[in-house]
Amino acid sequence: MTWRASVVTLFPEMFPGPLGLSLAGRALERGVWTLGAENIRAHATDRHRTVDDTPFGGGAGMVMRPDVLDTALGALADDRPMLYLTPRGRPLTQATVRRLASGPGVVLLCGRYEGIDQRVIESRQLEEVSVGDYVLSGGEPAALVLLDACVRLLPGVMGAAESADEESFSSGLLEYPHYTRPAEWQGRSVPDVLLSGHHAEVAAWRRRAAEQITRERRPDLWAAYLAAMPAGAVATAPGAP
Ligand code: 9WO
Repeated sequence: MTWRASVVTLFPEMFPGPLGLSLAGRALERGVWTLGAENIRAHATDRHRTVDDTPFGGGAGMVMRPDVLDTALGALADDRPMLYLTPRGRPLTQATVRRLASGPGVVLLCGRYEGIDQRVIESRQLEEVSVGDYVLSGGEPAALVLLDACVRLLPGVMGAAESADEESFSSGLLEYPHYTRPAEWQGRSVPDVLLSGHHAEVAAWRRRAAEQITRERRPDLWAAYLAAMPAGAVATAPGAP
């Protein structure tokens, strides 16, 4: 019923952060979802509360200890998938977001330093997920991204109008251009068809515009779209500019 998120981190103060505001924040207050931030350091066992150590084989930096991480994760283990946010992970897609949002929730492990001991990934069968091809100073901002994407899909978080929009992204296209008043601004006018009130023509224009922008900017998404669509359903001609 209630979607449960737990974040395992050395910086629990980073949560809920931006997710305490706006749509996600209101849903949190209403109990649509819960968020717990588990401090990894609370599971350290030595006098100095050590969570990291030097890498075997040498090299710069520190690696997070498997024993401390395993204890932290064990305190949260239930029916939820456990994910590790890392640039090495499988790229996060809307399909993955839909799968996670439709389950009981997530346990998210955020690394720091040079990363975590490989053995805890294997023993806890962590699903490794990336939110983009860049290196952060830790997994926490990536966890916020993943949670934002999931929470907006939970039943009752968004209005009916916005929920229908999600259907349009599931078509695999980028968004069409948006316009609002004034109809002319700095010498730039709004495409006539959008002022026409012809709903079918507006829908056709938007579909065509979404296809063009996808084709130009994201050849990877465009190829997947063409492969998934019956040829007749594509508004853009195969060789169109
Ligand atoms: C550090 C580093 C230093 C030299 C060469 C390569 C390197 N990679 C890393 C690295 O991946 N550090 C990580 C920092 C360790 C785990 C947490 N950190 C992290 C997660 N950075 N970026 C992410 C992340 C997570 C999800 N999607 C995109 C980025």
